[in-house]
Amino acid sequence: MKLALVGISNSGRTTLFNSLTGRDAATAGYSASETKPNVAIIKVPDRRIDELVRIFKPKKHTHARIQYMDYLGLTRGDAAQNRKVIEFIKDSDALVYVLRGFDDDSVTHPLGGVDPIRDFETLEAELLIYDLDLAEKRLINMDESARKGHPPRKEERAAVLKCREALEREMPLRYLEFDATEERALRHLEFISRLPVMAVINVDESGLQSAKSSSWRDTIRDRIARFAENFLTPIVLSGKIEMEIAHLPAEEAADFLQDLGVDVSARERVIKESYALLGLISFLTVGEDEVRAWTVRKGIAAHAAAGKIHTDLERGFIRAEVISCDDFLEAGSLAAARAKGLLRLEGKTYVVQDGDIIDFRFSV
Ligand SMILES: Nc1nc2c(ncn2[C@@H]2O[C@H](COP(=O)(O)OP(=O)(O)OP(=O)(O)O)[C@@H](O)[C@H]2O)c(=O)[nH]1
Ligand SMILES: [Mg+2]
Repeated sequence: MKLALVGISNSGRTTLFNSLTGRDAATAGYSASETKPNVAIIKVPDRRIDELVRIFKPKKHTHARIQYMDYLGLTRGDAAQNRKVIEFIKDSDALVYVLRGFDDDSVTHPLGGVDPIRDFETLEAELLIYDLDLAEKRLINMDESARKGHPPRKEERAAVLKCREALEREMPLRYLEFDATEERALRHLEFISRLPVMAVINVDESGLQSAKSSSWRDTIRDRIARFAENFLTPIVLSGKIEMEIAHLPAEEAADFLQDLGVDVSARERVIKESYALLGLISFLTVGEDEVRAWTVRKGIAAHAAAGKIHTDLERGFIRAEVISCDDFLEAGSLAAARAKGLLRLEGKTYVVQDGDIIDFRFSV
């Protein structure tokens, strides 16, 4: 699963990319015209895994992974560059908007002064313009086919009209609900505003706790709330500080965070929320050989989750022995958990929860 960092030029995307991935990609200060995409796969930080490793001392352990991508900036109205950027980010499963909230006269802002709300609206508008164009072209195309005696499927026409109507109201398609028929009809169209989005406001150290930053965050939250009930609140962070932290040894990083008065780095928050944004959860398997996080879609049934590990487990599924990681850690060992009756036996249709430790029973 991939997330693309999207923003106006000089918003700090590459700086954030470096802090998320621990990489050292050149930022604009060093190379103004970088055109090569930055791509990296990273481990999703998970304290549960760390705890389980301490208890089981397994030969190996495996974290969930996600991928981040960073490319050129979106512009206001430069259709050619935006097309290039959108073609690139289309390949991702979700977007992280990077909004510039830091002042620095030596770093030009392509839209004038610092204004993350305007930048947020600009990014949304550019996606809407792209999608509206896609919808119009598809409708024209369908009309032409109809004239030539190949009428389009009614379902697709209706679904595209529904999209156009929303786009004309400036509503990103990610906030529109589609039924299964509409989903199927739209699948081949790749509307960019359908991708889930979370926003990050990139500020200086002085902006981390400032009233101005909070007000930016609240305004953007209100703008999104016009369309949606469930969404992630924008995160205020400093990409520059996070990048420094990412390059420190773990212990020094912890001290640094403590000095800043936070217990979880913004990096960790962004990665965790990215995972949620993608609609993903982890279930865990434990043992002396391996402690491992498995990535599955939220809402998956035990039966299908078993299939993630091996098709034999899905085919020969008998039942799942399940305990939440929190309950397990409180009990301290599987034997203690069993004695307390905390291990549950669940059937095929059990809906897997984030952090479930699962032992699948199967026969082949
Ligand atoms: N003062 C300050 N400068 C920052 C901050 N974040 C990034 N910068 C600087 O802003 C410039 C642009 O940062 P990048 O991370 O390259 O921004 P970008 O969005 O990737 O830029 P392009 O890829 O050129 O569109 C660099 O010189 C960074 O060092 C910050 O929080 N404070
Ligand atoms: Mg960059």
